Amino acid sequence: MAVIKADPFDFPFDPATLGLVVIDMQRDFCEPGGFGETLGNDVSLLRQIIPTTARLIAGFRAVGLPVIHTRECHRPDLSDLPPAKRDRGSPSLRIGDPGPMGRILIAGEDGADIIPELYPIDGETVIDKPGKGAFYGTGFGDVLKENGLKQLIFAGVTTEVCVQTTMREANDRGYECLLATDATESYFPVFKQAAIAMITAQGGIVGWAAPTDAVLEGLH
Ligand code: TIU
Repeated sequence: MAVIKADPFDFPFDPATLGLVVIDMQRDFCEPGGFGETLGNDVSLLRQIIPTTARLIAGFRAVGLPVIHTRECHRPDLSDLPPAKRDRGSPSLRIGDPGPMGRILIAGEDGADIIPELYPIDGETVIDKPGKGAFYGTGFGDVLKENGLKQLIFAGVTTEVCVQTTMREANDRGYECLLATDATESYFPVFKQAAIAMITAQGGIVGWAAPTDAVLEGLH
């Protein structure tokens, strides 16, 4: 067993069953003119984790462990978009409306794609998901099983929305989950800190947390 030094205590793992899940590092969340900005957010906040996340991904690739990417997006005909999601609030553009990076949060449009800095390489799985969690309406659970994964390292955006939702879903399905604290970000720094605290409190009620350096140290 290898070990990652983590909170609330060390994370022992079998490298044969460990994978990295990078949540929704899409232009729609990280670049101006996309979904994140339509909701009123300052998207530049998310860009500060790009170098760290790139290092984390490179570390997994270097030792041959799987990297799985997700993208929150909807079918062009909006058949997987609940009206309750499209109609919520007063965004400057709604999901499916045309924006500067194509239709907002729609599969196949430039905005829905992963940012170039963290682009998947051949052989890496990309899961398109209609919800905040990666299991709902996708083949994510099957991909984890096919890869023989039991323990998951999480990165991506945003910490308290899609990352935390997916970690909770994975935890309930029996996966041991660790959040890379400097490879995840929120539009609300206080929410990021609260999410990390919620995950690790009560003896790791949802999972573990550790900085990228500690994860990479554990991989070697
Ligand atoms: N708005 C926000 O914080 N997040 C999302 O809508 N999706 C993800 O977290 N990917």
